[in-house]
Amino acid sequence: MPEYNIVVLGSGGVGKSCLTAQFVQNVWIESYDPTIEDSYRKTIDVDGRQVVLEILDTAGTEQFTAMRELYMKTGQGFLLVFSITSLSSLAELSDLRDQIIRIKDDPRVPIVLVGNKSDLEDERAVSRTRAFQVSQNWGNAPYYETSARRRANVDEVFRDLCRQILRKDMELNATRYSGSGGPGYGLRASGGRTVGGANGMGRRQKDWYHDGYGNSSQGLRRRAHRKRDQRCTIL
Ligand SMILES: Nc1nc2c(ncn2[C@@H]2O[C@H](COP(=O)(O)OP(=O)(O)OP(=O)(O)O)[C@@H](O)[C@H]2O)c(=O)[nH]1
Ligand SMILES: [Mg+2]
Repeated sequence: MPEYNIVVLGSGGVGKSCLTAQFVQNVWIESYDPTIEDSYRKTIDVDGRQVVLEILDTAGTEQFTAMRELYMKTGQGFLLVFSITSLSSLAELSDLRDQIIRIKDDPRVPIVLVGNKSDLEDERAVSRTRAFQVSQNWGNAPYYETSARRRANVDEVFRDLCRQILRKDMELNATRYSGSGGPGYGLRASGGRTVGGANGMGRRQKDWYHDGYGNSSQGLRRRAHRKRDQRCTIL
């Protein structure tokens, strides 16, 4: 079964974790607990093909973005999420997209632009037209509006991204088998431990990257959790 690495990116509080939780576990989370980094695994059916998705839910908060370059390298598809209630959260995505393209060295890297919190129409600060224009400027990336709260369009964004990755994978294989070469990904997911969940679903502690200096995604999580625990100690 093919296994693909998906990274969920965007500013703090736009709803990345809620979207991921709805997709993977069908749950709605009302409270806000800023993410350090979490990874999940889910098997889905895309047009009759079984695909395993390794999903990395990243930190919007700057303080935890040290490993960004490394997970961008490992990622094969990217959900770029903003909140329709915040114009700056859309503006901040352009830098992230530039960084992805630079690191992947590929202007056609699979991306979906996601305007979340569509249930908060009264608080809308980003028009559909504006967001759509941005997606057009990004080489016609698909644009969806989602609501993690109502579970609207949640499966669709992951499925669309997965289709893009599959298409790319097939193109790559076709090039490879036609004898003209082409780079292999060589970035298969490795190892990992599922925490809870069943049937290929659930939260997972996978090592997404090592930077060659002894830093790894699991190490980062451990250190950050320690830091957070320390911060929460009341003396
Ligand atoms: N109304 C509404 N609220 C949402 C939606 N998605 C998320 N929220 C709320 O927004 C807050 C932040 O959601 P998170 O999913 O934790 O945001 P995040 O992008 O993961 O934030 P970081 O981990 O800090 O980067 C929470 O209180 C959620 O309940 C949505 O679709 N509609
Ligand atoms: Mg989060």
